[in-house]
Amino acid sequence: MDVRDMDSSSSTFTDITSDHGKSIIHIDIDCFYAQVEMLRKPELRSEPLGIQQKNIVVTSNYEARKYGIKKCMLVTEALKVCPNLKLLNGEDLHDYRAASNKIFLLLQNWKSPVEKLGMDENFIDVTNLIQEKLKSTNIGNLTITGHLYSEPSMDCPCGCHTRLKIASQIANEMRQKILDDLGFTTCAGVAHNKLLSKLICPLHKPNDQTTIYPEHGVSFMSTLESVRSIPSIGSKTTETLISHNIISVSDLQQVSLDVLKKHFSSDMAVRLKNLSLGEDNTPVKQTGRPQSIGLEDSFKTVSVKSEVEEKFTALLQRLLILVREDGRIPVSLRVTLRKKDVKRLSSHRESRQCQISPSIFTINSGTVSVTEAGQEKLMTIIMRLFNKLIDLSKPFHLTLVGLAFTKFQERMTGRSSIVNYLMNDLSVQSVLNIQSDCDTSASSMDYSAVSPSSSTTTDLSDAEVEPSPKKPKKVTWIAKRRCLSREDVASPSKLKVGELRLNSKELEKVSELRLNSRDRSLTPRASPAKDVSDNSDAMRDIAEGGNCDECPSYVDKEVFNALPEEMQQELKSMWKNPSNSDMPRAITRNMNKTKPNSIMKYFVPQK
Ligand code: DCP
Ligand code: MG
Ligand code: MG
Repeated sequence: MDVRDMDSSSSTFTDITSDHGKSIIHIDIDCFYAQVEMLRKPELRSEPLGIQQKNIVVTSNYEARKYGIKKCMLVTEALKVCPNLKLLNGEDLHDYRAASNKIFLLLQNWKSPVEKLGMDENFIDVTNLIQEKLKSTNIGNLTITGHLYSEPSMDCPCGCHTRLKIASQIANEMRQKILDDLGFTTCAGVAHNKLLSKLICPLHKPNDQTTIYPEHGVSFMSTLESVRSIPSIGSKTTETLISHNIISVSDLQQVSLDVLKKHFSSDMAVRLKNLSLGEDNTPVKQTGRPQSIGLEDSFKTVSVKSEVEEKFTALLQRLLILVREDGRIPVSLRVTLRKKDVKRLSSHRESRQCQISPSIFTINSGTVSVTEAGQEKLMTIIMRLFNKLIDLSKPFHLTLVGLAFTKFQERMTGRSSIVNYLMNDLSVQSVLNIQSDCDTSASSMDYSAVSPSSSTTTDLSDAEVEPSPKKPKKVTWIAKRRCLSREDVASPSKLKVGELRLNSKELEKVSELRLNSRDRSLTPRASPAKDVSDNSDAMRDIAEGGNCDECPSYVDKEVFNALPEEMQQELKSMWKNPSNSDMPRAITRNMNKTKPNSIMKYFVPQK
């Protein structure tokens, strides 16, 4: 049957409001760190390869797994089971992180929400994409691509089987593209929720994919031997469950909600119960930029200040590479230490942070960098914070040092910046979302994940030592702070583009952008210096232009498509009927009187 032939009464095939309405893909890279190394050195492919961090083999290639090498095995043990195991040091995460970001970026091509989880996993919600595909798909011929967990006894009336079949094909396309473009083999899980898609994903490892229909969720979950296999159940919850003899997922399925409520809050009890039954309604949240970028280094003990300084210097060097990749200017720095309590034989973390001046950083051709003098300044601040955390008159023993930039000055090229809508060459930056990867690795260097037990103090005195970030400067070319669209700009605070802190270099850049964007978007033939209020020529250009149906030829289609729907409509109607347009008037008129949603607001210089 062709879905286009169906009338509205048979629209059950597209009932995405049902409990099975969503279609989620989970993709996990096979032996991720090992594949990064094998891509670098293809001759490693045929050898058993282990990736070592400190004295642990954090992962290995599938060749090594044949010998019984398991994740997180001690190196000594691994060499016992596989004496010819080739070991590579995997403590520098830079290349793994870069590969991880490339995969994440590639997945943006499907124009669906992508949520990055750790280094090598992504959830993609393809519900809407499938709705689009259904318009031109002959659903009679659809089959599952890859494995199906269990054959259905009947078709589900909501149409979820059809949708998941299409999702399995999309998952296959994604995996093929990751392989073709980046060289990684992957596994995928396809289901109507995140929980099942993640749990079903490794069923046919490596390099394969599995789909599960909703009606098999309960039976699949009952095969999981430990409640700990459920992703959102942590060690504390597992302990509590085990202490009440609830060990397997099947135990959790069978225990009554009332019993669970005795040991957990009511919400938690319901959530646990639902999870055990394979039910999960958490949405796939598009991954954004990390709130902080940090690195940590752990070691046995360091008890000498000069050694601590060396550790921080090394960390800072590597952290600055991450900052350059991220592209934002940090304005706050946090130092973390883990002190060994010799008496209690335990460790705990403490942090201290302070504001730093954005002038420490410079932007050259769009790249954030720090001069040597800037690095010295940062080291002075770091050691000052260190001195506040440690009483140097007494012996100290540290087992970890960490550095993190915790706040950033948003640049004009951020996701919610109007610049993205106007500039051809910058639009790509709107999808450059680099996530703070909280790797599961317990050792070595990584994006910082602050331990829940750690304490952070904001150091105000240091904020005074270093000049605090400059007072907001108005960026004059955006006359009004206006809402772009509910989706593009999530919170009103993000709209305050004009209030962003900018140093003088950035302001220069912004005014360049202003001129360029004005040139390209509104006054293609006008001189850059010409005031937009005197742009009757420009208006004529728009009115006359157009070798395509709706956009004039000089309009960058990508930029146009990125505009909120209402602005697109406004522009289209203006192009169609320029004489009715209020645009020229809007430009010369007082800003407050213009039509509230007029895109022209963005182009009018501030009085
Ligand atoms: N990792 C780590 N410490 C761990 C577990 C994993 O440093 N305790 C790192 C190494 C892995 C990467 O994270 O390559 C991804 O973790 P996965 O659990 O997905 O493992 P792999 O991708 O290595 O193998 P698989 O093929 O089983 O997915
Ligand atoms: Mg993996
Ligand atoms: Mg993984």
